[in-house]
Amino acid sequence: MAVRFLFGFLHGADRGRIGLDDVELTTDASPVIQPSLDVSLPDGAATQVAPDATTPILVRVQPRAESYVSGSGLLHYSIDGGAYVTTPLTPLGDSEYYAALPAVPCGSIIDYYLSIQGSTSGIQILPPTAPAHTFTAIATNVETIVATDFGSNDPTWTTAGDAVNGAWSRSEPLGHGDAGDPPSDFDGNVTCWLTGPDDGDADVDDGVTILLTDTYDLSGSVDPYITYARWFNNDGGDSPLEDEFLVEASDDGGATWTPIELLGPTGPQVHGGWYVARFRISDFVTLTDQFRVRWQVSDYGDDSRVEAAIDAFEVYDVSCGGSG
Ligand SMILES: [Ca+2]
Ligand SMILES: [Ca+2]
Ligand SMILES: [Ca+2]
Ligand SMILES: [Ca+2]
Repeated sequence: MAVRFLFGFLHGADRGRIGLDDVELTTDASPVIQPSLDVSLPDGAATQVAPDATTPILVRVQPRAESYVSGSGLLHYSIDGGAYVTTPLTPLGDSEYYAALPAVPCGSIIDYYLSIQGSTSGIQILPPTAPAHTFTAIATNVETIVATDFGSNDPTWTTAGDAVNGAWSRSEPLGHGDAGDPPSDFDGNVTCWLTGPDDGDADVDDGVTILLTDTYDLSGSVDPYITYARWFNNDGGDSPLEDEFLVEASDDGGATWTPIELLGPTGPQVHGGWYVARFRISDFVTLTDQFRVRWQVSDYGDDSRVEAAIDAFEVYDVSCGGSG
């Protein structure tokens, strides 16, 4: 953009003067800062790979204010702390590229990152602080002990507690997400466990509601983990941020319980949103044939809006079998 002021005989004024003071030219629009290349991993960064097999890594490189320098993309990897090796990204079309992590024995650890050259900004690194901080994958066998999305393979879990409203229920979330409740389940099959699935004022009131799993046999497991997606919101109502969400494990079928995690009464994950929790079971309880988990959500004291949900529950064992 340019502005010019023209004076003088040719412009209709042979004499006179003009004063300008405090001149400002502005635009209401924010400056648009184009990112350069947009590099991402559509399938995520692998953290666990199968032993003795290559692992594909899918990379998306979307041109923004610049273009991708053809052939410049590299996957860098280091096995068990060794020197980095590079392998080129192979174009798949549609801005997607492919490279493979190498086959490594069970128990090996692969650190890896990507480098891509943009036509004007030079080399970009993903993750940006690599090689100081890289993606890391471990080669292990993973055996699923139980996994459920709470759809067709619904386990026979039980509920308990004395809450007047908002008891745990396996259902589609029906509240539209406008009252601290999840608008939808986590893993996309519609159903999950949640406190009071109905629309409107359907949160936990005056007591605790408890969701208990079946009993699982971990006596033959090597290094089992538990993972689940959870939702917790206690920041609404007349007395926000005063109630808790407690998760516990048992190795004796529920006779005694050990805390795994406690959410609330304050903290970053008490305002709703799905978060995935993952724990190494042997960090908390002995591996027996009577493993069990329970989730307790309560509204004690003054009335608070308390909502919780659980989805994508899985217990799996990590091992190297006979080869590790
Ligand atoms: Ca689900
Ligand atoms: Ca509810
Ligand atoms: Ca309440
Ligand atoms: Ca309360």
